[in-house]
Amino acid sequence: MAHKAGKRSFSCSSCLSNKSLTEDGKAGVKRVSIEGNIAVGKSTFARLLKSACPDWEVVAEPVSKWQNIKSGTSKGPGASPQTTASNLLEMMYQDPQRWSYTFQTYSCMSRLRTQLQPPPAHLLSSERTPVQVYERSIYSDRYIFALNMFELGCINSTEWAVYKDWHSLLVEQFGHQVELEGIIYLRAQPKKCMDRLEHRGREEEKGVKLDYLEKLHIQHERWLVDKSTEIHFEKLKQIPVLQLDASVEFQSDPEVREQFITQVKNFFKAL
Ligand code: DCM
Ligand code: MG
Repeated sequence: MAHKAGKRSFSCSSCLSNKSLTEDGKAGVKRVSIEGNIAVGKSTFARLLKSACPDWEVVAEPVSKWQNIKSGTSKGPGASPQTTASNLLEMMYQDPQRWSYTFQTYSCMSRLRTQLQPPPAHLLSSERTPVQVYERSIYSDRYIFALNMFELGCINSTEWAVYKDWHSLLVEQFGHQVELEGIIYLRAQPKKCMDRLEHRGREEEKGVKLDYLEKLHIQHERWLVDKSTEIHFEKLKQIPVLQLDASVEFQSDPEVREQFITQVKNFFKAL
């Protein structure tokens, strides 16, 4: 596509490389996920990226769906349709033994559905490579949370076998549509995440203990730093990981914010 140099008015031209074409001539979408412990600052970081690079699409984690599961309760012909809502996130934290498997099924499935939505038209018509930033991925669902719940005994071995079976099938069938080019790992000590978790005060998470965040931290380290987690998908084994020290107050410190954005842009350019 021809264009006159200097005529474009992208607000963030330096963060986007020229559009790369796939073999069939279509614009390739570059996707990365932001990974990290609970309350480390993923949503804050995603908002920061979005304001630095408005062209990019940020796909948020569908937490509100997990907090509000609608079910029909009408019985028999002619009954008036009624719905009740349940909070699966709360149920999982209150009775993990009973609800972890159900929660992990739904969180992964709803995330996949959200991420499968086509990117907005403006992203595809841009002359730059379209970029999507996912808040977590179907991989952290499995290799962080579901695995952790299995190791804690909240998902039993039968449930774990069933989980792995359908998860692998979903990745085989749909994985290419949500395939990641890279991962941004926001890393902070569990105590820091605990402070932020208490500060944000999400009602369902009131009972979360430091010990739980420490376990999740170890899972992240195994997967993204030590690379000792057993991974079942070839491309995921090779994926580049950008590690950022999220223990600093990146939201309020403009200098750190700038550094982070620069690192992310450079990471993207190299993908
Ligand atoms: N969560 C979970 N299992 C998943 C994904 C998320 O238990 N597979 C939980 C952890 C948090 C909430 O959902 O309580 C997401 O919040 P955050 O994005 O801050 O981690
Ligand atoms: Mg969040």
